Amino acid sequence: MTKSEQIMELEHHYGAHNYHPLPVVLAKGEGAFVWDVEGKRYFDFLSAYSAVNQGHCHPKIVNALIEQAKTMTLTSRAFFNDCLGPYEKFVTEYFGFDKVLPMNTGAEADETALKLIRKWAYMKKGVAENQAKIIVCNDNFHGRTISIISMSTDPDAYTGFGPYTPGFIKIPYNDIPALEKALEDPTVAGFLVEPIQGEAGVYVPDAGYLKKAFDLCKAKNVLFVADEVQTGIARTGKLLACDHEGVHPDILILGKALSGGVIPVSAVLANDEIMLCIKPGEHGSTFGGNPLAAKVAMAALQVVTDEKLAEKAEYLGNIFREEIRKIDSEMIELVRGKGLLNAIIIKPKNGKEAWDVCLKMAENGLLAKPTHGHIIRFAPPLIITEAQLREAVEIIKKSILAF
Ligand code: IF1
Repeated sequence: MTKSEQIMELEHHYGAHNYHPLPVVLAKGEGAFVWDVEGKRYFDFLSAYSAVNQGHCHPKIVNALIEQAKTMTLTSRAFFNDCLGPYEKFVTEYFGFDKVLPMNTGAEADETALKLIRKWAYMKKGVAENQAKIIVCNDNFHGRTISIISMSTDPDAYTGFGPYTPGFIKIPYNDIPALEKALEDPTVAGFLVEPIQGEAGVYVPDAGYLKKAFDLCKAKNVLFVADEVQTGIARTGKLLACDHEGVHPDILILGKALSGGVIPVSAVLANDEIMLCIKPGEHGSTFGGNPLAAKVAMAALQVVTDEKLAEKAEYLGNIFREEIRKIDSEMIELVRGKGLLNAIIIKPKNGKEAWDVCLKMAENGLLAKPTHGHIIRFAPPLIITEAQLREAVEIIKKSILAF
């Protein structure tokens, strides 16, 4: 057995079987590259589902982690720590909100937003107790907790995990009339939406959808809540995907790249009118707002600014889609995306599917992962250079043309 095979066998034997990874065992990462235990180098075109936007092991982010780790790692929120306040000032000014509520994972931040919406419904909107509803979209992905899977329309995500949390109205994505109709219910308090649906297959809504949805919500005194866990932090060519339409959400949910993929850091941002609905003792987390997270997140956001990652994503994304569209293969049905969040819809050929294309790309030195069987997501770290991107495109081309 190779070293890789031995390690995969360990995971299979001792780990829960809740994933089906590509058969690659990674041991090292730097910038846009990762290396497996046998020393083979790959372009990383998943970026840990867009957590590693700043590139693997960015020295400025890792140094922030190391320096703070030597000083103090965790106090809990029972006491103040000297990193949280400065981080809260930094992150709220960075994104333009009054306040932030720090959590760890994306799912926790989404849960926090759900609680905030409900609390606001009762305290400010005047919805009768336990009646608040939240509109969500079909094919959404917001995480794995019980309440979040209660919003899901993906049978893999929810089947066998009931009973489910009530209070959600599911409507088609990118469907303004459906939203208008759902908003007629006066108990609706919030509309939770991904500006681009990631897990659904990088589904980009029509231009103007987010702005219209936002305006409709405002007209009905309903909170517009953006889950930018995957789309945020420069991935789509703007700091936030909502920025493409000039929409400033009432509640903004961030995770993943907020730490550059170094440690779990998530956040919910809102203005006082909403955020102050939650009082001491009503929400929190042991690790949320810890000193390491605060220092790491500040460094991670500073890198996004200093290295102009949003502008880079916009520029390189255009090149990526243009070059992929030039590939002459029946297997490429469609290329879509924004910035460096892109997908190729694969039409199977001679029984070969997206999974086989991914295996071939891995063999040729590029890692990406299929979603829903026939879609491959391409999301390299945003620090990738133009020359590297063009080299990667050649690998994708060669791999697809191999079939
Ligand atoms: C997995 C996808 C990406 C997210 C949005 C919240 C969360 C996520 C918009 C929860 C998480 C993940 C988790 C990962 C797969 C993944 C994913 F394929 F499902 F769609 F990114 F592309 N909101 N997305 O995309 O964040 O609690 O995981 O920190 O393995 O489940 P988390």
